[in-house]
Amino acid sequence: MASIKRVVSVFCFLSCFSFREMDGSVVLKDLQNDKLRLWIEEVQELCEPDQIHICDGTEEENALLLKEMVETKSLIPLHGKFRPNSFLARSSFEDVARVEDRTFICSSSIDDAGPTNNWKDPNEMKSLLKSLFKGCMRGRTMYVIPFSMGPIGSSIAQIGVEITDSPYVVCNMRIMTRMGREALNALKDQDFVPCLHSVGVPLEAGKMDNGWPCNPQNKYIVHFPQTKEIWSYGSGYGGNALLAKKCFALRIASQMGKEEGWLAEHMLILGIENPDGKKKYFAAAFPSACGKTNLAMLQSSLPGWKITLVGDDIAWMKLGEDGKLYAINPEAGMFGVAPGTSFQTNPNAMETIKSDTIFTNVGLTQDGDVWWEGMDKDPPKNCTNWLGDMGEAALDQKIAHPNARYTTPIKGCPTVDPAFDDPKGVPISAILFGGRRASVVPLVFESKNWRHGTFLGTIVSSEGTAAANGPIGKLRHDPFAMLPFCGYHMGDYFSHWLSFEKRGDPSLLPTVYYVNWFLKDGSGSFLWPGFRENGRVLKWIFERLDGTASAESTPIGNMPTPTSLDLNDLNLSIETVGKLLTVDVGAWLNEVEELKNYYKIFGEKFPSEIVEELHLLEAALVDKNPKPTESF
Ligand code: OXD
Ligand code: MN
Repeated sequence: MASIKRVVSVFCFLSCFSFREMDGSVVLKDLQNDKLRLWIEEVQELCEPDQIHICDGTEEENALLLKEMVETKSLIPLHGKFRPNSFLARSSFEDVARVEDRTFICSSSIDDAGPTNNWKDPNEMKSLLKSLFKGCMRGRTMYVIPFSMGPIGSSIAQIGVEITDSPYVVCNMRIMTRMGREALNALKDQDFVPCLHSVGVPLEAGKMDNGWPCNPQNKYIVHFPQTKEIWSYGSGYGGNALLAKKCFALRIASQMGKEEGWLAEHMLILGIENPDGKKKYFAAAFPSACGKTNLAMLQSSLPGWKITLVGDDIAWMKLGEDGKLYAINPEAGMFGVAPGTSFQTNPNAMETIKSDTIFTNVGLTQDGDVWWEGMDKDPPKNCTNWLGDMGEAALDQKIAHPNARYTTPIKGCPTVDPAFDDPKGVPISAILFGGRRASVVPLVFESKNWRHGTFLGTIVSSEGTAAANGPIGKLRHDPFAMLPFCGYHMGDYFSHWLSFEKRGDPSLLPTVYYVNWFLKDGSGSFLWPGFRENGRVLKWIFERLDGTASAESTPIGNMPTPTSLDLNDLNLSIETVGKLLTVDVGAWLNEVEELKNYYKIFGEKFPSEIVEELHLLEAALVDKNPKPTESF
């Protein structure tokens, strides 16, 4: 088969919109969707690519793109003996993470974007973007990627189309979404979310990229929630460029969910089965890099308990006809943080990434395998770092960038849930919130009702990590773990959550829990013995839902009685268990003050129900420790 360029370059595109079949290859004969045809034409005119390729998602197409990227040195093939069908990409040091300060929500009014988003007037932003995108794909191929978020045909799924000038994005999108002809067939004449992406580096005739193309001075990740469009310029990395993920599945979808009565959440979805074969599904929201992926792929230490993976990052949830909340994972792959991933911390992830994986910004060993900090003890000799340096030149750099990633198909995970592809989704019994907190927040507690559960979502906060720009270690409020991902005013978002209480029978909604595995003792050591033991907390939640585990009521919620939590064989001292399951009233009163202060940013849109919940919490705490506090 000829190269992609030859196969795709000669579309009689502008003149007639019918695509020629070439070389007997699978090409899309006809685009029946008027909006798609017109949009492709518009983008072609604006961006002036050398050629256009409509992706069909086949193995053949993927293999050709990978081969071309290897030839142009933008991918390094890994040794087939260690990582078959796997590749390493190295980005620029100026393009290694999501860029929140360059991410914009351009709703018609600033009040719709709210205080947690960067707002710009949509018309002004459009004209700025149009000037940036003018001619930006010169010398490049423009790829058109039709994709489905969620199992094709699911009533919870949505279709999007990404146009990009990055073949790296195409190959990653093929892992992350259900992409290609099937998605295009499902689109028919329906609406879709147009996602336009360019690395922002036109190529002069005959020139090639020298390294990872990006335009660090001009990064714009822009969302138009009213018209449901995404424009992204200047970055080729992760959520800035794989527009199906954070941009569509969270920022735009959260707006869709508000308009249509469903939820688009930054949540993992897992199945949990007890030794009698009884199964439930939980969703869980933690801020970036707090161990969501590890929890989603947990191998429980408890005999007979099985955890299965539906999703590691995003959940779309809709009320079913039976009144329960059903969730799908809109994604088909995982874009996981590599450093810290090991056979100890996440054996199922290590199994999943044994093949068919694209690694970005990890180290390269001499025998053609990958390495990162936390994979095992010492780096192998002469390991090349993520920038391609070795020896002296690499002394002050980590081997892998702290936000280095693997892109891998979920179906490759040994514990993938049998319902992963079920268009109905899975019924969610519990929703967990949590963050990385060294103090204050105990191991686990249960909400009293949906409204209290919504309040718990608003109080999520965590210490900073490498997944996003910003100081590492500093406490950051991150309500529902959605702070960087909510496409509209967060006050309205809280009200949207509260509204579910009235949409049906609230007793059928999931119960909300709050967890914290990261408590530390005075000397800085973790109190909870390790990630693998988190299955014990999941077991307690499972049994609470079944009415077989006991709890005691505390000012913050219901907490396990020490005997209801399975701590067998852990050898935890009574003192440690006490610390894990204590409500530190003084610390919580300080937390209440902190929240009163934080909540002020939401202004008038902050729901009165949440203020009431805060007052109830404060009153219950004061009851235990009568010290006056400032009113909100
Ligand atoms: C992610 C994130 O990449 O949340 O999933 O930052
Ligand atoms: Mn995430």
